[in-house]
Amino acid sequence: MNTQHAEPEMLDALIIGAGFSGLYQLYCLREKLGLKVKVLEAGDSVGGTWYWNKYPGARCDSESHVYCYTFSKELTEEWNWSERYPGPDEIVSYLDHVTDRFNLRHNIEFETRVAAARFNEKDNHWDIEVDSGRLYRARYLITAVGCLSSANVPEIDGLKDFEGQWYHTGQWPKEGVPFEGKRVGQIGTGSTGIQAAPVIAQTAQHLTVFQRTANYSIPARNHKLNTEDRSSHKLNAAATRELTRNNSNGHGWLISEKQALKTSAEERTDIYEKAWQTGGLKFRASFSDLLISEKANATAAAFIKKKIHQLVNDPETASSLADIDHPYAAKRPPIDTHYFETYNRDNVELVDLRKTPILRITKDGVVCHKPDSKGQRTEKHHHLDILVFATGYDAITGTLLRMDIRGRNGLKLSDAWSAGPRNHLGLQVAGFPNLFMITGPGSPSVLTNMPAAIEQHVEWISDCIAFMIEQNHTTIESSESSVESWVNEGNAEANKTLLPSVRHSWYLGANIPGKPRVFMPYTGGLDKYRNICQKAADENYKMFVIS
Ligand code: N01
Repeated sequence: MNTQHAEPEMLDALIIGAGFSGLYQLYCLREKLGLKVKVLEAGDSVGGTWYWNKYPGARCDSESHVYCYTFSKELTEEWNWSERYPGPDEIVSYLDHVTDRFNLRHNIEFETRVAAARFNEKDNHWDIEVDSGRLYRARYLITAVGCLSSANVPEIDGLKDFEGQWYHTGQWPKEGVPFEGKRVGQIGTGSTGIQAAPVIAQTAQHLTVFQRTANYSIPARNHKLNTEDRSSHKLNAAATRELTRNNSNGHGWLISEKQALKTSAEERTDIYEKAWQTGGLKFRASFSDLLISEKANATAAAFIKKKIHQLVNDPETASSLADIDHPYAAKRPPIDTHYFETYNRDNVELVDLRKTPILRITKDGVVCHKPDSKGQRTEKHHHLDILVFATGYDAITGTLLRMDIRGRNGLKLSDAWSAGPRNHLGLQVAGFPNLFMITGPGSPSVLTNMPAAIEQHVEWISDCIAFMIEQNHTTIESSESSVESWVNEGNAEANKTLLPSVRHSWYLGANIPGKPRVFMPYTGGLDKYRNICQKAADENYKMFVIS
């Protein structure tokens, strides 16, 4: 850390990231607690995830009337969403509006990336350095960096030789990418790839989708909202708020209490069909046992696989798309707009990497291994002008660990987490006083509608800091024993579900070579988690070490 630089800027709290979490945290600490706060943001505008993810077809899978803040009735009343699911431009406009409406912009420094943060044990503050070398000093450090902000570009032999253009969906150029007349290759068929392929196919001369793991997807059934839809959402806003704050998933619906295995096959199909027609993530709420019983899950899986075969004309392509190796929704379940139908277009080809793995990238395409009819090894060259990596993220911990964060005794966060992330309540790491993480590992985060989880975290952190100030305390941190019990609780909750069973899941860090395989999100549900956190606050944070 560059201590030669000019005097640090003195703050009460420093927040990293100007997405949903950073903006609300700034608002709470400044407006409710009157603190001197600054947000540092790497991008040149607010928006977080949605600032970077402007790839073709990008759209949130939470419905717009719940993918928003609920803390201000006036804000809810005045903002008008245009579609059932908001796209990145509309979400960034919304966050821009929030920034201006609550006069937050002057507390944000854009194009400023945090490089390092050190806890100073003598004076109990954090010293923070950004990439320009500028220094800040703050009592509290809060990470609001999002869960999916470190792009994962896999190391495929030959990428550096590729003479076309290549892009990662999570770092999409603001000006867009023209596909007209181009042969495009897309690697990855997660939520992002499933959204991108149908849109790329509309203008590209040819699209080759390289699929390693086949995936379920449910139609999103996006549509424009009319005045009546919007009035109804506004009329019901208070009830929706109660619902999103007090259920397991933070969405505007409850998980059915019906069990798939206690429902007749005929009624079950009827329920799945209705959910398929309605569209969206609510499909996974059709029955209560889908994520805890393999047998129950298999009924949903079979329904979706049958739909894939009905939607895709070519039987071989349909078989590859429906050859799914994991339970439905045990990996993050995508929703789509005409994804499977896209393979009926003449200009779209699916390459099943389990049958024909990628060997290397060349200057003008991708070479796959293609066994011939005698099982001999041959090669197939897919000629490409543009390569799109829809290959996901070093999720949840990636961005936290890319910053050089050091706590007591110079302990590096990367060392504290060398065997996987460990913290208490997903909020605080032992040995890192006054550092709070919003939607970090160990919290419900990506298993919920994110703004609901974010509001809960921000409000808890704000109350905790208010308590610290009122009681004249200086530091708060997790104890090793509370971390240990939270890690055990997280594992116990995860093991009640089918989620940890999936080989490739980014929930487990399994998509990043060398990343410790630990199930990261808290699966006990946002409602249960909220109560646990509230109890900790009601007990005056006695599980924490306070000085
Ligand atoms: O990333 P992913 P994503 N060779 O990691 C493949 C959120 N999100 O960006 O499954 C070949 O899910 C990989 O294959 P496999 C949402 O939470 C939300 O799609 O590892 N293929 C997989 O197919 C989501 O879950 C929204 O075998 C390779 C794909 O790349 C999260 O973001 C929209 C490969 C990566 O899928 C991440 O989704 C979009 C390689 N070397 C995203 N490496 C909405 O709100 C990776 N893959 C709607």
